Amino acid sequence: MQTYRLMTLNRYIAEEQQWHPEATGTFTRMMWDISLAAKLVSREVNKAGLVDILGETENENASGERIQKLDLYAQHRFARTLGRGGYLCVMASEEEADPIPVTDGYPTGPYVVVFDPLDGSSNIDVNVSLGTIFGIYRRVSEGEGPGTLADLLQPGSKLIAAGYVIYGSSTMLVYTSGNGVHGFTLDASLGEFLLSHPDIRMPERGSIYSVNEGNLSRFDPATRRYLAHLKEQAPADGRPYSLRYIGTLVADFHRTLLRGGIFLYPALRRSDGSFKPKLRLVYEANPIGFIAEQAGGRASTGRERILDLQPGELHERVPLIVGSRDDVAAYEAMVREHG
Ligand code: P6P
Repeated sequence: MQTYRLMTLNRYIAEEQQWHPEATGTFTRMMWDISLAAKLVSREVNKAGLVDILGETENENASGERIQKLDLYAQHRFARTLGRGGYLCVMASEEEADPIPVTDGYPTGPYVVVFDPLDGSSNIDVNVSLGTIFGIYRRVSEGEGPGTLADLLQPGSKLIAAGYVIYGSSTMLVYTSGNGVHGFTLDASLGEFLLSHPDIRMPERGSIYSVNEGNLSRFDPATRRYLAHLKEQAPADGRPYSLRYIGTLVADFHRTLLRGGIFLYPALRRSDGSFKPKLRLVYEANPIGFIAEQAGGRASTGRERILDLQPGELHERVPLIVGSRDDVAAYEAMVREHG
């Protein structure tokens, strides 16, 4: 029987550092701090029903959505921990309209972090899985002072690391630094993330699709054709697929990463006939897309590779089609033919 060597996240990251002779330990410390913030958020998420940390504040985020108290806690925890680490020059969050500078009085560093501190917050008070998403870049702006918007608006192809935390039946941190995707499960009694899913590979094709079918009438024709195709009785071709939709990107993606299949959030038709996407490029689609590709999957708008997109503004939105290589390719073929 194969026995896994007990490997903590901190030890795993420290051991990965040895393969980067130029590493100074700064990246390692940053990942340690991200995992610390994740543990603190996990503790609050897991007791959210017990203390007055549910409900909405009077504030709104950059997208005009009401901020939940737990959102605010997660935002504060990640921004405060990362802002003082001495490894960042600038960061950006879904919860803040503008770039977030390093905390006053603390040193800057060579890295840039973009994050969604609490994804799926509309699910907070119904005890459904939530998540945190993060992406890490090297700075591109000159000098060693505060970072700039240009540091934050890099294409996803420039990401050097990305990950997510899923606060579900267990809390997991899944990340890649460009050498495959690795999953760590929190053992709260130890306070440690332990390696539970080394080198995650996404199946080349799945049998599950994940989309908000309630939006069917607002999808473009190619998307509607593709979904109809998945639902046809064609057992020899592995169809119909099953539908699974949680409504938290991190949770729907985590299942897709492990089981394969396809997650779709296409742009939705508006009353004036124009189409508007929902998910954000910088701190949702790009980190998720990097992880998907590192696990052998794909991430697309339906027409373009997500990681090739040049962000124009911090909170811009994109259609996100992500999952198994063959499933995303089949969707793209449908768009080419009927889009
Ligand atoms: P809908 C959560 O609010 C979120 O931003 C993503 O986590 C999730 O994939 C999506 O929105 C769900 O949106 O319109 O299906 O509720």
